[in-house]
Amino acid sequence: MEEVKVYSRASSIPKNPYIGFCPGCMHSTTFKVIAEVLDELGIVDKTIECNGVGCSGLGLGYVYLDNVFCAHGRACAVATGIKRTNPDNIVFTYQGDGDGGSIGIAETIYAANRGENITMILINNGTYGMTGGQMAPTTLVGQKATTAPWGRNPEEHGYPVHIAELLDSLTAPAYIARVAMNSVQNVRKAKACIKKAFQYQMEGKGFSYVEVMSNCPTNWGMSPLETLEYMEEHTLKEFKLGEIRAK
Ligand SMILES: Cc1ncc(C[n+]2csc(CCOP(=O)(O)OP(=O)(O)O)c2C)c(N)n1
Ligand code: SF4
Repeated sequence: MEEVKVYSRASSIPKNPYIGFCPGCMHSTTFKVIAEVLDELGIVDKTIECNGVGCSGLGLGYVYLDNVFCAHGRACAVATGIKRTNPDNIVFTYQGDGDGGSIGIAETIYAANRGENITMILINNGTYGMTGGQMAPTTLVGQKATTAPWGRNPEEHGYPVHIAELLDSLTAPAYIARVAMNSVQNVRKAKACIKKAFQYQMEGKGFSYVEVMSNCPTNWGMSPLETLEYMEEHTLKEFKLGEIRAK
């Protein structure tokens, strides 16, 4: 009988990653999906990852790729330089919402506005995970954070920032999608969009962006399963999923 390969670990994920995310954190699922996509597209050896600072940066020890650990918020600027000088490489950023949507929002918007031929993966977990759960640009109204112990109050803190829609106001970006890691079905859809984003870059179409709705059991103060329910009941009502632009 013909042997069929059903499942194996992606080639860029080591057997014993030297860094671990908290149990139930969907950063790890997102990295797993990215690693699978790079294998399927056959581009592992020419891909360069520009990591943001934060738990997103922990990916350095979780997926073994050529990479640069960028100063907080500056990954899109670093990726711009790398891609322009190495156009044959595939360059992507992996950033948190604090990194790419707050301190680095200028770098994000202007890389997108220039239509740089890079891929940006932004993890929207509604919090500054690594530094202890401060309010992020994406924290929901009423959602608690260490810097908003009574919950986000629009009068004081403004409203959640929809980064994908902000980028959709620009002319240049080629691909913009928002996906989620809260169910098997959504993880499959997320993988398809992440693959498409890399394909856009391979075809030279310009800036591709995937916002990944994720969780943070540690700072949300919930079990991993409770975070997935919270996402379904609250987060995904504010941040709508789907392909927003596919030129
Ligand atoms: C210029 C600068 N400011 C602040 C920090 C501190 N800092 C490190 S990680 C982090 C939060 C990261 O949050 P986010 O980007 O949402 O990623 P997550 O940890 O949730 O994945 C901050 C503020 C820093 N390293 N550099
Ligand atoms: S602190 Fe939050 S975002 Fe960071 S690894 Fe733990 S669960 Fe994930």
